[in-house]
Amino acid sequence: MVTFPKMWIPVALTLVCTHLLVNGFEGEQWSRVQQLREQIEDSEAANIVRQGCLEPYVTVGDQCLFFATFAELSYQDARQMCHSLDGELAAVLTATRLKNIIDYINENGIAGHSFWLGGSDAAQEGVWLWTDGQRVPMGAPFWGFVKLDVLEPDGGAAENCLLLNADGFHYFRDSSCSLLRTPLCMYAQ
Ligand SMILES: [Ca+2]
Repeated sequence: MVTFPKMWIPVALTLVCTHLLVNGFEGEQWSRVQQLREQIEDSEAANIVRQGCLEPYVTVGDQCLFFATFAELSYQDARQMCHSLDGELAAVLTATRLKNIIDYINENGIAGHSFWLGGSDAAQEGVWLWTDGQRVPMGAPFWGFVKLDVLEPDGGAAENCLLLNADGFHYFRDSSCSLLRTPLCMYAQ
């Protein structure tokens, strides 16, 4: 079997994508692009497991995260900070990930911070999306309680950014995007 050095995969993918953009998409070529994408993602995932996370990111469950406890920024500025660290504000797609994050926060003495996640309903009120366009899960066990039997979000158009709020045991809360809070970045390379 011919081995294909991993370092050439992004180059190959770029060439394939460029070719497709110039010549139009065809089913067979598109499925090959998808295969290459999966190959890249699998390779990256395997490397992360073997080598751990690049500093300043730490391993939390199956993610490489950076709790930027030195910073208090607006949502947009927090995003920019994560971008500058080859990351993005974190997405929390599963209850297991949320549990792992809350455990980490409590075990590392940083529970006094409220953390920005990369979720927003600014584009369409009530439709919460991660930065990559995936839907943010709604309801329990992700969102905190406003009061007994009433779950967040409750802020309407005034609160369009997703916060792990210190006062709410770090469950999801919709908040004003201009609040100065702590970025929670995920490595995104
Ligand atoms: Ca809103």
